Amino acid sequence: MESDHIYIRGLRVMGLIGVLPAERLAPQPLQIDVDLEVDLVLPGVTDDLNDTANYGAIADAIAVLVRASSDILLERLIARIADCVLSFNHVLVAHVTLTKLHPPIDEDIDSTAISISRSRQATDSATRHRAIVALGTNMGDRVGHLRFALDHIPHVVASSQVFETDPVGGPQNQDAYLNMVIEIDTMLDPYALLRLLNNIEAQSNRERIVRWGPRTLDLDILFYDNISIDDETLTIPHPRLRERRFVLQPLSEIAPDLCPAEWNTTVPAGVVHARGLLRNLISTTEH
Ligand code: A4P
Ligand code: MG
Repeated sequence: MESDHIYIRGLRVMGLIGVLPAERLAPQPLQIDVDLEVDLVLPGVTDDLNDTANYGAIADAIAVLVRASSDILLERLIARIADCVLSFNHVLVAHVTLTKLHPPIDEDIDSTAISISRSRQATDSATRHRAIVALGTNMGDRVGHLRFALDHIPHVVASSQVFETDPVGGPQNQDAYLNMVIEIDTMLDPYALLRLLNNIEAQSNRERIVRWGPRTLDLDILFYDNISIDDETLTIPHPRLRERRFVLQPLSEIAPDLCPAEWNTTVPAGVVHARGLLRNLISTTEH
């Protein structure tokens, strides 16, 4: 699994540290270098500082901590720096190096340094989640909208064929849909994933005028691990998926275990044609 990084390099702060009597009398120059592992996919789409680790705030917090320190050992101070860094939202792993720029050693020496790596507990947001997302489009360049979504949804691990389907519900005379279902491997929590998907819809000029009306791109979370959510912004599993062939048909290709028993005989047929894998569709012209 590849990881994304934010670096804070060469942060220089005076701090009281050391075992020797002279080191207890006055602060000495220290340098802190930090390599943060952060998932940068969401801010890469939303352009929102709330979706990433704020390196300015983190650098300020480290500087305040080091200036106020009176630790004996670099080991103690660096552990406290790592704890401080990991307390910031979105930081998954912190690699920290702490350097004494003028160590009191009677030899020709540039500096001394120690380095540690610390991560959040495996039980929290650092763990990966399996989410199943349904894609639908019946306006404009439908294949283009699907391609745009697949280019912007991170870590797609499985995808169904693309199906052309008759519209279900909503206004009369809507054009046919293209539908597909994908599985993703994500570190985003369900609400962050919904914000990412809503943002991708917005970038495809999605407008909400009438319920179940035509749309350039609809991205619905069908499942997220095996959790259930039902509140004003999010319902998981998606409440209507069990009635809809345009969801169940593609879902059955990548996750048959998640389809209700006998769905193929109980759910109304509608018109559902397989249009093949998206990569095959890309070369065809859409009208
Ligand atoms: N929301 C709640 N739960 C979820 C979830 N699990 N995933 C909220 C995504 N969003 C969820 O969604 C309205 C609000 O639902 C969001 O703001 C979010 O906070 P929306 O995308 O604005 O509206 P929507 O998709 O029209 O609503 P809905 O009720 O999810 O529609 P459906 O049931 O998905 O139906 N016919 C064919 N052939 N193919 C289609 O793809 N799609 C629909 C939409 C109707 N007919 C169709 C198709
Ligand atoms: Mg939707």
